[in-house]
Amino acid sequence: MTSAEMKAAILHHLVYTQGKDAVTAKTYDWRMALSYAVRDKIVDRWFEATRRAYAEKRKRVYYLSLEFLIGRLLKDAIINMRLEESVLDALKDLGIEWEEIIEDEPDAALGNGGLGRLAACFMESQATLGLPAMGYGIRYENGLFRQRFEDGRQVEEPEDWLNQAHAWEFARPEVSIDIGFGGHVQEIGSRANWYPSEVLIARAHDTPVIGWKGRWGNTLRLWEARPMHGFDLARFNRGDHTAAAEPEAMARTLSRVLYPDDHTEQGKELRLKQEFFHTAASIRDILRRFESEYDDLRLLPKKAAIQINDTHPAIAGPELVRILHDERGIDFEEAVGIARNTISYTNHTLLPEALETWGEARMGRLLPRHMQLIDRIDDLHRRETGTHDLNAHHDGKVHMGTLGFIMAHKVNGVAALHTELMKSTVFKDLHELHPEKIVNETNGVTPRRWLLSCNPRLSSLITDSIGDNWVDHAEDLKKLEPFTEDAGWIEKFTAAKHANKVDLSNWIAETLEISVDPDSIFDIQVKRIHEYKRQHMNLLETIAYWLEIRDNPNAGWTPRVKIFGGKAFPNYIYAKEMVHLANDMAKVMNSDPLTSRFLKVVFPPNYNVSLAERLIPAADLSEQISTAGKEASGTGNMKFSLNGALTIGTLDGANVEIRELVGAENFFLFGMTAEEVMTHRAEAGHAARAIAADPRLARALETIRSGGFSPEEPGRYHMITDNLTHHDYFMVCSDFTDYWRAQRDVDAAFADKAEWARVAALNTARTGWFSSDRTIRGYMRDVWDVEAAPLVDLA
Ligand code: DL6
Repeated sequence: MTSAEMKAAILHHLVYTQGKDAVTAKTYDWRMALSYAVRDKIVDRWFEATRRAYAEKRKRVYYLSLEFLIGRLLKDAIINMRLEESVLDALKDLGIEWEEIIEDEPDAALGNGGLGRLAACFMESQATLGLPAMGYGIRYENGLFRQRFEDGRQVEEPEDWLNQAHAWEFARPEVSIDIGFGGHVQEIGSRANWYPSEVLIARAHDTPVIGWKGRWGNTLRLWEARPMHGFDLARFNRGDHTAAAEPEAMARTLSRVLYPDDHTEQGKELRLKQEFFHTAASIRDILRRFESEYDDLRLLPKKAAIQINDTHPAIAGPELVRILHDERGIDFEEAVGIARNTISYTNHTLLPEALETWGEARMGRLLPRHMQLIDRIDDLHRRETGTHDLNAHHDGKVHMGTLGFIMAHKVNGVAALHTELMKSTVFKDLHELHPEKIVNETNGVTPRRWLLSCNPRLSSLITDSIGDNWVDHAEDLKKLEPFTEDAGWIEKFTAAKHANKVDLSNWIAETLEISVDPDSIFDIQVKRIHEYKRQHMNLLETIAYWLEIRDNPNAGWTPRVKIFGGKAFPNYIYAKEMVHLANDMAKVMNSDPLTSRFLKVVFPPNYNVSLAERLIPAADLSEQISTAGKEASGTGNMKFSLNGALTIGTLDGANVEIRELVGAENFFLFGMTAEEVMTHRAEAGHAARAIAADPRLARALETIRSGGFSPEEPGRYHMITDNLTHHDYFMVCSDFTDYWRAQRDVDAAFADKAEWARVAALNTARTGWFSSDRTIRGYMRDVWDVEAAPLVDLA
């Protein structure tokens, strides 16, 4: 597309779609007009791909996920369609600032963290590889909350990303599916009729997902909840205006927020309803498409692969069996076989509290037929395996991890260590019965967004050095290795990183009014706030460092900027206290005349995909410091390495594989292994002993305890200090001393600028393996048994 054509397309949409002229148009209007112009180009490729998938009778992959953390879409689309030049020229001609347009787009906050972002990376990689696939999620009106700080405390606000028109989606009112809840079941022999007492409508909204060079396009289909009977005019006319609008309000509740607080009974109910709503609508849609092409349901596993992203859609097994058996008349055991061969399940956590369970009473009330089928599935599994105590339904609950396992032909972990731990801990018994089921598919990230788009300086250097094949063959980054021995090239690499740090420093100054020195170590920990991720260990180390600088301000300290980002779950009080502490520390430390030259603490609010894209390219040090055995994989760790940051980390999740790839000598390792953690945890008094043995740790804890960061309320952080002193399940104290040692190794290493840069560049060169293209190829081979379509370049 030429620049003139692009300009004409933008102006066309400005007038005829947006209804504005160039004189009255605001940034929003220009952004929408540009989005529509780009979208037009995508639609052609998207249709072509869809038509080919049908014409070639290809097997499709269906990715069911409650989260798709897609972030902004415009820049991604422009880059994947190779339209940067024409767009930049056209905008310039129109006198419109590119940055302003890009920044105007709201982040689609349809996810919480790594799990949701992984789903988004997978969608992009599937499209890049030419794999016919469809993502199914919920179109949350408010998504995950927006985080703001008030006196350092996290305050949650509704995310209103849909307040404006959403340029990328197509509403599909014709795809409206009835979803039932509750009611009663009438059994007829082995089969049954289910008569729900409540019915909602799932309405589809489609967003095209375009792959690299626009060679293939897939669909992300998000469900919106609507009432069966909308507005009650009779009630309205009787003057009962609120009640008249009630059905609509109730239905909307279902697709309003991601992860409603499930500490109340109503919250639990809403969550289970969301999960069933999402899964049932998706399964219906999959079967509708399948039945439009084939008339033998026994072919389903050959033509469709359904991936359950964590346990949230694990009701897919019973729901598919229900339709096959009750509605289509297939024998129960055969229906279970078909469902199993179609479904596979990804486990994303070993944390017991994150493995979902649903009380049998609730499940029985909301999904009475499913409850019966779960018992029959258990019964069949017992007969098949000769066991009697490995049920999904036991102790008054339905265990969704077990159900997911039993109803899948493959169950995968998301990093090598995590997969091994699945086999030896949570799924030990099931693994012994089904040793072929568990496979490993280490996570990945799309290099299009997480290098090419977010780090243009480094990407240009890479492309100038080895060509651009790396963009969809990230293993090519290996070719950079010889360059890392070339001092001239390392200077260019350093210049790119430095410029990224300057950009970030300017942004921090403008938005947070904190001045940071770009020559400091940019030390970044961004992720959900959780005790197992141990942001508080990082905070303790920060305090200990600060105290040492104060003791001896002229000792030649290595300047650091400690950057934190992440949201705490609204009802996770401990995590919220960690956020508050970080902000209180920032207030004290950033204004300390003795130390602020050497140490700054920065915590930008509302960490999201766009903020990640800003922070990661500017990082020197990536903090991956979870208690070993707790982080299933991590994907932030991969993004940092790919962008030339060094990692300080434990042997946890994908850190293990990062360290193997970049070389042990290029990784700041510390802390206990997963096995050591388990042994050490069993030793009573481990925390007190660790504190007694490390005066720095004791002093840091005492500084918090005595109100060093909250003089107006000295006891403010007693929850954290008491827990760390007496309990410390996540072994913060026991790992602290080694963490401090590793941090001082970082200081020493950073002093040799050229060597640091060489190792940073090696990180980029050696982590192409973490491309999500590699991960998707792994699923295609080991889990989905599917082939991609041969790709054709854009004309
Ligand atoms: O697999 C994606 C992502 C991993 O990288 C993280 O390590 C893992 O914590 C996350 N899992 C979840 C599920 N619940 N919890 N906790 O978000 O998945």
